[in-house]
Amino acid sequence: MTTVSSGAAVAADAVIPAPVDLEPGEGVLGLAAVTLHAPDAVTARLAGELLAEAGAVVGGPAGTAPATVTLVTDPAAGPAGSDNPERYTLTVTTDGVTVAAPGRAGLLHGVRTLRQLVNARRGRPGGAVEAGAVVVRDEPRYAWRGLSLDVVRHWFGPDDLRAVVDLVGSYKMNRLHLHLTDDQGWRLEIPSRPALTGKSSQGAVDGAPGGYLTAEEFRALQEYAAEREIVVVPEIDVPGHVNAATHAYGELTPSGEPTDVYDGIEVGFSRLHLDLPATEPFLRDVLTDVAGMTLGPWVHFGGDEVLVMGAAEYGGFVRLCQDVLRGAGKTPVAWQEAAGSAHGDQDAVAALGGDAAQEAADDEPSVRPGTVLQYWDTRPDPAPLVRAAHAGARFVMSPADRAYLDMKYTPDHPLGLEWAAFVELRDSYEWDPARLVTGLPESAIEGVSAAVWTETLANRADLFSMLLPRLAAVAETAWSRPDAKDWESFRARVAVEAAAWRREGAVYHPTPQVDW
Ligand code: TNX
Repeated sequence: MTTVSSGAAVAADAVIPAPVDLEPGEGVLGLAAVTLHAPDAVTARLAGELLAEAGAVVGGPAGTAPATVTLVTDPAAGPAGSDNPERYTLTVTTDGVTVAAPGRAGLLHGVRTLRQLVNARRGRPGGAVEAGAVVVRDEPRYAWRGLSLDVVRHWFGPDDLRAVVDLVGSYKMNRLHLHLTDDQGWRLEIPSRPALTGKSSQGAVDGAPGGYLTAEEFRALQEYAAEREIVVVPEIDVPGHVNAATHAYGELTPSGEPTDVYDGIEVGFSRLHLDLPATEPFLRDVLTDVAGMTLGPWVHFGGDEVLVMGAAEYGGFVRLCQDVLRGAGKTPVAWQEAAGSAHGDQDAVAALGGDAAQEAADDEPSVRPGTVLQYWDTRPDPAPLVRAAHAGARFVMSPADRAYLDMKYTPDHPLGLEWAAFVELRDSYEWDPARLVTGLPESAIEGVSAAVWTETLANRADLFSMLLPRLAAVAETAWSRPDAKDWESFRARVAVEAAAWRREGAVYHPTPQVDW
């Protein structure tokens, strides 16, 4: 364990993700009791909750002179010259704390930083609830810093999802992408298509229990996240990964017969059929309902791993989904295949034969300007992705060999898959999103998302043991500039942070790469 002796070292070693600028000052401020001032009641409540997690309690304990924590809206806050909407300045002196930011996102980020500084001191032998004097000026590198979570292969309900929102927020991440539909189940009530959850929500992998979010639960979850400045991005995965849909609605299959329930973990076998009369009305109903239920600007329509469909038909689905979502006022998001990385190859086009091949070759590009593509598969030719970027697509980077937190840490790890790589903590830390795809302009990169698929993760403890500590590594890769990142510093900060996980009862994997 790294021993931190001075106030300055504690401060510098505590914050994840590493801030842009941190200047230690002189002296220490006791924070066991605080008086909180904030621009509005919601911000005050959330800041009070975050501080309480570090032992800094608004009002109490009795007999302790409270320190003043003031949150102020201030456009001049943050690193010099910054116009980043999430920027903040945190100032701790022996007289009190000020968090300044142009909006609630920055104010909460500043309080999250303060929470870590207090936690770090508290974790020392004889540590008290206090913070060393410091000025932190900070802003994120990328606008999209997220976690993609599969709630289909195993079901995670509202309680678990709120815990995940809190976890994501504590590392200043701001997107929670929920993979809500797949072969094994349908996890979101769709008012116009009630059989989706009525018939296809009950199961999960290997006979595990299913479940789904009602429209009301989905709204409440989004509101819970939105208060914390986290946007929920729902994913309806089409035109593959659709066995739950074809089980509920037989009209979506060529025979008209519903497919059987599926509780295995194979991928790529199920599909919609663009030429069936029921298909387009189904997609319009579902995507329009989901767009209407979504508070944030984005809806993800999947598009991954459709291994049993030709390029022309696939491109038709990609265009249709984008048009429906655009028409409903949302920005479409899709997996990278939508750029044609798996379907634009000449072999696939030739295999279609005749008119279909010509149609595919003549096709306008499938991806519209502004559509967000999520990069995950590092194996295919990157040329279609670079072309999509030049045509106006945006990119969220989730490289499976770095950011897939369902990958085993090591070959003998009891949970997880291993098709992409073994992903130890250091692997999830040491990569640069801007240097992943040769030729992709950095200006096309919207951000970074960790992803966790749940084929082997049956409950919250399983899930958190895969997220922690690696989610903190991906969060730092999304927030901090390359010159602010350092593996030795990070592994020391993770060890400090783990005291908070232990106190809060969060399960984590004690990788030997950290001196816990
Ligand atoms: C690939 S990544 C998938 C998922 C699996 C995951 C397991 C992606 C877009 N699709 O269907 O759950 O691998 O790691």
